[in-house]
Amino acid sequence: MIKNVVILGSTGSVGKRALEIAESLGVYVKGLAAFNNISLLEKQIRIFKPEKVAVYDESAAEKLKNNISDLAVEVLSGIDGLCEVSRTVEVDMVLNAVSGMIGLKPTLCAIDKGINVALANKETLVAGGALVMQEAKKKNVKVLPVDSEHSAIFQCLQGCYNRKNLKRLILTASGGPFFDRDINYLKVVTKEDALKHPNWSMGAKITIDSATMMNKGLEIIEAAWLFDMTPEKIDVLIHRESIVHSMIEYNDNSVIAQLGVADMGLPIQYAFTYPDRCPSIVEKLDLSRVGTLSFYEPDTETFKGIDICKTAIKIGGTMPTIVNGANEEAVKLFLNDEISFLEITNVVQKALNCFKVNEVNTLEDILNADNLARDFVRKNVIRRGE
Ligand code: MN3
Repeated sequence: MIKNVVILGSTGSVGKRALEIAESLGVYVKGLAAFNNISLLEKQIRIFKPEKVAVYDESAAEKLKNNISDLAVEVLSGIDGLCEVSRTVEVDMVLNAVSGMIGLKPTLCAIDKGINVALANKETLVAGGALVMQEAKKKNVKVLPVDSEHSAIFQCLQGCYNRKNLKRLILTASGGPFFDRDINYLKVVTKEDALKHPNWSMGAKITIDSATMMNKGLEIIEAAWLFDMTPEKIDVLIHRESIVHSMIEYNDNSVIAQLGVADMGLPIQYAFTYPDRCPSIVEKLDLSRVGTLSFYEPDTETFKGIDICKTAIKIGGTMPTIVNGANEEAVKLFLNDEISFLEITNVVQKALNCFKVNEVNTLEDILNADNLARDFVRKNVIRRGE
């Protein structure tokens, strides 16, 4: 088990759960970082007493500095602050649970210092997978998945004696709030409808992604990098109950699944204790109470996110970065009531069709492609009332 940890994104849903898990296991929290929620961050600082903290928003960082001037903790700001916290010396693991592309640079900083990373930030792998996995290999650093599906696959793979026998990965998806809905319904859904997730309580960005199924698409790309699988060997199955968190299938058609209650505490704890396990504050799974587990093929015609992402990872190079950046920008516009729900995947599809692909060799290649994709969305999106 790790002895200490840095948690980036500590005021988000995964970050908060990670602090509870750390506390229950007696793992010391050496560093924290948040986007701008300094009132919650201050409470966390007073409880966990980290050495360093970072706030992405510069003016919020200044305010926090004033509010905690009675403490010895160092307060940093901006993306450089997040990087500085992830480079904290003698830390066993950086848990990256920030939302969006801003997670990429801090991940690379931790890897560069030879620190193992646990990733709940899928954009890190979607946009920067080529670079992240290559650097991790170079530095002999572990990249542990905290996304529940990827943790499930990772757990299933612990019994995989020979990777040649692995036939495919099966990612489960809850189907989100619009499961079984048709295109006519989706034309008129509101932001409030899209933010109601049936099983998981998460941040706004990932909840919208789960309504468009872009979340599952991004997870296919994430799985391709983490487990070195081609997208043809990664399938999606709708599973409304969110009890089976994902599965693997061998060449003899044997299927291994990982089950548990829908609680991010489990993947977080496994990343902390890997390869060992220990008793947990996570609730025990009572299958007789669950009763029925159901599975369906996803409706990829209505929800385009899965196919868009499969195409992007097949094309490779900067294309996954472009799709990720375009989606992040489109979700932002949707959350601002500027575009309709269906316009999110429409404009991401447009970006996929229009962009020329480049190679990814450096962080700059990734950040460039990301910026171009965001510009493209702002210029080419069909706004409400247009
Ligand atoms: Mn997930």
